[in-house]
Parts: sequence; C-alpha cells; structure tokens
Amino acid sequence: MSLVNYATREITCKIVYYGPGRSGKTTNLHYIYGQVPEDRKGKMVSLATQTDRTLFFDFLPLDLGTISGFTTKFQLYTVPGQVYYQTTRKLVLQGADGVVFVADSQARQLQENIESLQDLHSNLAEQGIEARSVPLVLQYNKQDLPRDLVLTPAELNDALNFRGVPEFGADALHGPGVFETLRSISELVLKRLSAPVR
Ligand SMILES: Nc1nc2c(ncn2[C@@H]2O[C@H](COP(=O)(O)OP(=O)(O)O)[C@@H](O)[C@H]2O)c(=O)[nH]1
Ligand SMILES: [Mg+2]
Repeated sequence: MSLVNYATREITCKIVYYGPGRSGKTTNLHYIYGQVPEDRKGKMVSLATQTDRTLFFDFLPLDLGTISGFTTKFQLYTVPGQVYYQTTRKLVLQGADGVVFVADSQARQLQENIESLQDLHSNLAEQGIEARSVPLVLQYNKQDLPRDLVLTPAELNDALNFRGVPEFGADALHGPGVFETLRSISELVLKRLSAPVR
C-alpha cells in the first residue's frame, strides 16, 4: 500500500521483484544501487540465512524525485524464489504497489518461470488482491547468454505474458533493460496512484 504523508509531503511506494530462484532479482537491485547517486538512495539491506548464501530478501530505498510537490520514494524488495521460502515470499509481497517479475530466459528454466508466475498469482489471491489490478511488468533476464541456451523475448512472451503487460529483455549483470524495467513499473504505479479511487 503506498503511503502518502501530507506532513512531510512524501509518497512511498513498494515495488517487489518476484521470480524463481536465481533469475537475477538481487542482481537487478545491485545494478540499480551501483548507478544511483548517493543522495538518492538509502542503505541496501540484504538478509541472508545463517546456513547458506540464499537471501531472505533485499531492500533498497530510492528517491525518484518530486511529483506535484511530493517527494516520491520507492522501496525495492526482492523475494527468495526457492519453493521452501513460501512464507517469506508472502510476507514480502504484502502491500506491494507494483511487481516486477524477473524471468530467467534460459530455456531449461521455463517451467520454473511458469510455476513462479502461478505462485505470484495465488499469493496475491490469498491476500484478497485481484492479480490483474496490480501493476506488473515482466523482465526476461539473462538475454546475454548464448543464443542456444535462451528463449527470445517473443518466445517468452508467448509463454508468460498472458496479461499483455510491458516486457523487457535484460542483462542485469551488465545493465541493459534494468532501468527500463524500473522506469516502466514506477510509471504504472504512479499512474495508478493518481487515478480516481475505484
Ligand atoms: N549471464 C547472466 N547472469 C546473470 C544475470 N543476472 C543474474 N545472473 C547470475 O545469476 C545468478 C543468480 O542471480 P541472483 O541475482 O542472485 O538471483 P536471485 O535469486 O533472483 O536474486 C548469479 O550468479 C548472477 O550473477 C544476467 O542477466 N546474465
Ligand atoms: Mg536474491
């Protein structure tokens, strides 16, 4: 749920990067963190479990400028994709204003992408949210890998993008597509904020 604070004239929106394990969600946040000037970002927090390097979630606060006199702050979160982190995933998803679904473009990961997208929809439904009403963009990450290993954005669209939402090919390790994705979801979220209450 976006927070509007009239006293401090701040709007805070929550964006969740969702997707299967190792699709590149944390890598997106690292890249963004590395590019945003100091005065526009807070501390990036990564919570890891004690036993392995798997992250519980990452958190990155961003200041995206001023709209109608309000400072807009975005909080980016990632969820852990592994099946056994279902509870954490649900918690992190709560109150999301927008979702970036980071798919792993590798052909052998297609089933994982499909299952994770279904998992997203059922977790939203469980929270009483009509999935179609939540701003969503798809990112087809790892497009830098050799052609014989990855599906093309067109192929991934056929398999995953049944809502016809904005989609971006990306290479989160090196940057292409990362800010295009962030800009698109930010615009969708802000557009929804300024739309009349339904
Ligand atoms: N080649 C390539 N590797 C990537 C890309 N994005 C992430 N990776 C690698 O994929 C692995 C998992 O990335 P990570 O961001 O931890 O995945 P997460 O589980 O979704 O947070 C790491 O080894 C990353 O370096 C990409 O665009 N291209
Ligand atoms: Mg991660």
